[in-house]
Amino acid sequence: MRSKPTGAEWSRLDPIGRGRIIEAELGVRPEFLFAEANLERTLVLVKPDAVQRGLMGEIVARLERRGLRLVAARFQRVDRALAERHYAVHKGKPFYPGLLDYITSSPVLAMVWEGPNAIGAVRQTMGSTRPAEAAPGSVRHDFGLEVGRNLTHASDGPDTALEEVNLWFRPDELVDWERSVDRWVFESK
Ligand code: RTP
Ligand code: MG
Repeated sequence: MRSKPTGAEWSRLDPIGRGRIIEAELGVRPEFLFAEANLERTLVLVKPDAVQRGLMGEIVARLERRGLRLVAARFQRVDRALAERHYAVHKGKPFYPGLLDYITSSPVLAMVWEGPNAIGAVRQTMGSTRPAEAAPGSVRHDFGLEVGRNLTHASDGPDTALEEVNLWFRPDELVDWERSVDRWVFESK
């Protein structure tokens, strides 16, 4: 029986791969470990406007309060090459040049957060892409007005989450840890 993968290995595995390891390790099918099988990691960026406006702490606090667990964080400049890779899917769209200028204009706080269904949960905390359409109580509603100054980025699905975590962080930067409160937030603990 193989040992549980480290944080870096774990993040590289798709959910089915994780499920197989759970099955091999514990002898139970992953669907019987619902929350554990749905443990996801997602990339979050506090974008330049939010950094300039002093909202890093507010955004981190909201994710912490939600119960999500921090896996990695780095405050950094974004060069053109990284911006182009991160936003490759938007190349050719009218807003693409402005988007590259925006994301490279000032440092960002790049983070990985983890938890059951974290990808959808984080996008819900951030709110709709257009702040004017974002739900009251979401970050983009509470602090934003315009789509080109919408404060945060969050991965939009399992494939992009995996790609983006690997684009922004080296495997040894991903911290695999447990909190004593986990069993009060994650049902499977
Ligand atoms: P993000 O990738 O930043 O988390 O945002 P998202 O999924 O909610 O939105 P997406 O469609 O991926 O767009 C990426 C970012 O491009 C800017 N944008 N501008 N002017 C426009 O019509 C427009 N559309 C998108 C936003 O900064 C958006 O977050
Ligand atoms: Mg997106």
